[in-house]
Amino acid sequence: MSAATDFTHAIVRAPSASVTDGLRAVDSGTPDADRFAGDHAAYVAALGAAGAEVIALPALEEFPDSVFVEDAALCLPEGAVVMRPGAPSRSGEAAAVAPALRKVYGRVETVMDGFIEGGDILVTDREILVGLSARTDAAGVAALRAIVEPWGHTVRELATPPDVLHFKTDCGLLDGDTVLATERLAASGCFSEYRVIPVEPGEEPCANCIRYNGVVLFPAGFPMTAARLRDAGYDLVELPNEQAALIDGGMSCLSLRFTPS
Ligand code: CIR
Repeated sequence: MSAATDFTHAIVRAPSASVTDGLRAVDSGTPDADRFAGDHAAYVAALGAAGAEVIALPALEEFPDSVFVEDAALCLPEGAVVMRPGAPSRSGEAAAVAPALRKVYGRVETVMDGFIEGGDILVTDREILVGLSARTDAAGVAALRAIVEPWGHTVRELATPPDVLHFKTDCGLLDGDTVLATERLAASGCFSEYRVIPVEPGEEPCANCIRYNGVVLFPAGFPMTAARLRDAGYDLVELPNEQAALIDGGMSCLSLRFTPS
């Protein structure tokens, strides 16, 4: 059992019609809202099949990126932390997710200083890694540390590679001690204490995968890395991600995964 990969619940938020206005670093096309909804339904079904009781929150038209609910909160065994997103258009998403967290958690705290988004946070069995990025600053990391260190967690501040949106854009936890990581992130040495399975060069967008209980939810279309993971013994569920990828989203961004306390 690993508190970093074994869960009972997940929170998702339905994509809004306004998802077509989602933020993107490079414009490679606008997502199709209907196809996005179909992909999202498959993702939710996969979480359910993996054993999740899925709490589905309604779409928020005023927040085009709110389907990426991971960025608004951090869920830990001891409690939940409401984030402080660094993207101005996303700042209101944090308050919007708080009521759902209060229904399932006895303890919900809120980051009040700096900026921090859930996509920059990787929780493993031994520590919480937080990557500084265009969305997460040192003051936000310090505010998170002040909340979670009294809960017994260690926070390690790291750098996210230049021009990479979030720390977890380039990595995903496969089990309590193993990460899938791009070469550009692993080269920083940040995973020197972990077993690292490298993403096949050229398949970097698949690094953002998630382990939920017995399976790894993995974006379809990255066969070399998928084969590498299967060879290593992981049970992959491949899911369509083309629409979310157009606005820089992946497997982790679409849910909060947790066991309520
Ligand atoms: C954004 O730029 O904020 C969204 N379009 C994508 C957020 C992806 N979230 C994540 O990686 N945790």
